[in-house]
Amino acid sequence: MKHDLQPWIERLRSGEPRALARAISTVENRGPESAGLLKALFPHSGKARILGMTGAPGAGKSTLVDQLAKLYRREGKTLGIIAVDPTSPYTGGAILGDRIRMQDHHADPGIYIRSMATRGSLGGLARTTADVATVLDASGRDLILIETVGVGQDEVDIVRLADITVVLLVPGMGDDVQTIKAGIMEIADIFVINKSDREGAERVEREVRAMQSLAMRTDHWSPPIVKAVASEGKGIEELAAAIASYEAYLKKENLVLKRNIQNWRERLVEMLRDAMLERARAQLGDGRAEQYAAEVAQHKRDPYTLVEEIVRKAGQ
Ligand SMILES: Nc1nc2c(ncn2[C@@H]2O[C@H](COP(=O)(O)OP(=O)(O)OP(=O)(O)O)[C@@H](O)[C@H]2O)c(=O)[nH]1
Ligand SMILES: [Mg+2]
Repeated sequence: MKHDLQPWIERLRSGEPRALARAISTVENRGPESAGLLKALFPHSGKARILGMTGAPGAGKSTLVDQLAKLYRREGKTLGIIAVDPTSPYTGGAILGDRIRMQDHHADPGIYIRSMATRGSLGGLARTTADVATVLDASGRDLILIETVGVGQDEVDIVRLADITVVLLVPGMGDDVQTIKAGIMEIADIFVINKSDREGAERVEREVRAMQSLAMRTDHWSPPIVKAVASEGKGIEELAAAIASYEAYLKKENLVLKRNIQNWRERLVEMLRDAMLERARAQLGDGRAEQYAAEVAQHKRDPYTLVEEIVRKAGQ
């Protein structure tokens, strides 16, 4: 098995876009080769910096990612971009917009862009995104940018896998700071107030500062606030500088590994849960689930012993 995968992995690692695309699809769909592929790729991963970008719908995340990507390309860095669309995959304007805007880069093999819409898929969105990031990482990308709409737990889980998390806020949307989920606010390493060409950017900044004065981070980093007008390319260099200074801080304080250990503690439990559940489910095939349910419903069996039995068999 490993044997067969080798030429594919070599092509992928030499940066061939088609080999990369196929690997990502395999992992996304949890195809039969998925586990073998990830096992073989994992040792080659761990070098890329992962940057999560989140914020309310329409905050300008794609525009900002696009601008950042341009800047990093000028520095000669290679990128992988994952746009996670949590709701409607190919019907909404967002992804279409991404496609059009990002066409600029299409001729550039130094940028690989993937839109993902895998909600409800096996293994969950966060896990799939993490695995896709591993593939991109192993393919030798310097930087992986993940865009998510900051609305739910999945997004919190996704951005948690990033080394650096950027939260976008925009003025003029009422109580911006309050409308973004508290969980997202807490994980911001850097705030960007985008659309600063609009009225109210100062107010948002004051709100963020007020909130920051209440919460002390365990790593003692104080998240900077960058004002930007992504559509005009303003504030991008400042953002890149803020990212670089947080990166330097992570390195100095040895935080990358710490954060990764924390992430893996959760990811391992999740992977175990998936694997165990899959094995347990195998015990319930061939109509056995219905049969057990009927037996329990008719009080012919107690569910507690039954579950113990299933777990024991699944573990064999
Ligand atoms: N005025 C203004 N408009 C902006 C700015 N940045 C982005 N926009 C516009 O805002 C709209 C949404 O931008 P996107 O980059 O698609 O926002 P997004 O956060 O990726 O949106 P979703 O992926 O749908 O959540 C587009 O029309 C952009 O041109 C900005 O700084 N100022
Ligand atoms: Mg977008």
